[in-house]
Amino acid sequence: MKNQIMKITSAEVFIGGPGKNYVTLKIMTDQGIYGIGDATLNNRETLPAQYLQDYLIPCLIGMDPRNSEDIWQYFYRGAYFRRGPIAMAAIGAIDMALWDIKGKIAGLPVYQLFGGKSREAALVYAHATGNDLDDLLESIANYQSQGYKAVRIQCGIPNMPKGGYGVSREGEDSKHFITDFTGAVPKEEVWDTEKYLQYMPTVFEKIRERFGPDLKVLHDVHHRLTPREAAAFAKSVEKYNLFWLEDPTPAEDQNALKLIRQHSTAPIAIGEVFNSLWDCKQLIEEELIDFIRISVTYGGGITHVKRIVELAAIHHVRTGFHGAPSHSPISMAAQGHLNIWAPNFGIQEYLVLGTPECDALFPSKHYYKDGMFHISDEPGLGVDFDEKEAERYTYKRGYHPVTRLEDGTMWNY
Ligand code: KDG
Ligand code: MG
Repeated sequence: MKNQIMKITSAEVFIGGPGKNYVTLKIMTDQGIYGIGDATLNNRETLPAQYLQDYLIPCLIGMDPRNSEDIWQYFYRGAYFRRGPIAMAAIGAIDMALWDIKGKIAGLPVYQLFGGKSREAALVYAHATGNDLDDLLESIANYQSQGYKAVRIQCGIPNMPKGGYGVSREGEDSKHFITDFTGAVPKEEVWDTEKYLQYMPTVFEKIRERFGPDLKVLHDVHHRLTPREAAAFAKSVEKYNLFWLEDPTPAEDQNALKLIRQHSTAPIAIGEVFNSLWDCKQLIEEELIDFIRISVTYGGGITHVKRIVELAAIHHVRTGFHGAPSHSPISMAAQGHLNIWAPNFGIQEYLVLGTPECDALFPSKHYYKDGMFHISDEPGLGVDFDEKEAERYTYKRGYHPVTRLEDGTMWNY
């Protein structure tokens, strides 16, 4: 394009972080302003980094960073082989960095560029987890004492020896990152649908008995059920008034949600493995879900996810962006800006990243208080990246576990 008065001069990718391989993109301009973005594709981190380095960054140099829409279209439409989590995480990081730059040029926090605040702060949920019920109840009480009004609950299932999803095994502290760095190949977990279906409703019952009706209770099935099982399960837990039931069935079969809807009014959340509007469209337009979980990282950045949020708004679908700690504080900030603005905001998944090491790598004035996430009024995304700190970390390969049924059959993780 002609008449450019601002140019991208360079861009660099960094991989690493405290306990996690964050993939951070930094875009420099000829005006001294820079922007940062997150391309962390959990446990496949080198791939978006390579995609950026080999294919996208060479094209970025010389472009006007203010044209974030055209740059998004250039990388999306311009690629013959579109979509997929690797490409979308790479485009997403560029897009976040360009919004960061745009906000810094304007001297405004990014949410002001969307239309300002719809709320003062965003409701978040924490992950309460227990190897058994007592453990879980203690974990919930602990989050409540920190002010959380919403918790996602995952519980070990009796006689399921290697734990369900989101439950760490005895002596392991893997529940937060879901990444195992110790083996040459993934660890294996065992899953038993029957045991899960029998036990899980009793857990909800005990939670309601102990904590009453007001606690917002979420639960993640993590793609483990068939459509019929999921429909029966959703129906059986209706009386516990869950805030949501997440990923009841494998996310690629969108028709599965129809059966669930026909049998239950339990609110359904889905989409953390989606990477474009095209994955969300049917579920939103047919009003088969209540919350959309796509993240700004895997979903191609702010530009594309904002489009999804706007489509969702006219179909009564609220946001519930994925916020597992695999996302760095950069994408959490990008989602924070969308959350403050979105008329159809629902809730934000939030795991405390705020270790001193993480704060030193990604300094920011955004903060958690009393169950809510507050966005600062710093220009841009309001989070920085300390390159000196980044020198402390290098890439280390890690895996999600894999899941098998008791007879050895592979199952959905
Ligand atoms: O990388 C996968 C994790 O982010 C995912 O398993 C976490 O399901 C998850 C959640 O809801 O946070
Ligand atoms: Mg999930």
